[in-house]
Amino acid sequence: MSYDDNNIFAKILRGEIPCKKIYEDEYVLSFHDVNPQKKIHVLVISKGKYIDLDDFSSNASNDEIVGLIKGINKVAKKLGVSSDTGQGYRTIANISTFGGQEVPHLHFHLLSGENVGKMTQ
Ligand code: DGP
Repeated sequence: MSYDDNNIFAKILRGEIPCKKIYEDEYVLSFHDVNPQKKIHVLVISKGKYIDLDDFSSNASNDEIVGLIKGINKVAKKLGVSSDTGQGYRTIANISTFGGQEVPHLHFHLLSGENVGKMTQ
């Protein structure tokens, strides 16, 4: 499977579709999920064109990988839920069919603002 330039997050990255932006740097863009599952539900997506975490791990540069992981931490801090606040959060990366991935552009969900409950339903 090759990267689909017409996926919804590619359009958000190009500014063709609006988003409620939280944070942006060279490596990541973060914005509120359109269909929040918890009080805080945001997405952290790679700036690079990667389909999922496997594609990213195999093909991204070390700088991109570090940038994404640090980006999640920056978003958590900006939202005031990083572990040093005593709150915390859950990140989820859905991957391909069994993972239930809907949008084929690498993204992490960040859920918080309340106890997010059991890991799987
Ligand atoms: P996933 O199943 O992991 O691929 O989750 C995709 C998420 O993307 C889902 O929670 C809803 C969200 N989403 C889909 N379309 C849009 C959009 O146009 N804007 C925003 N902000 N979120 C979207």
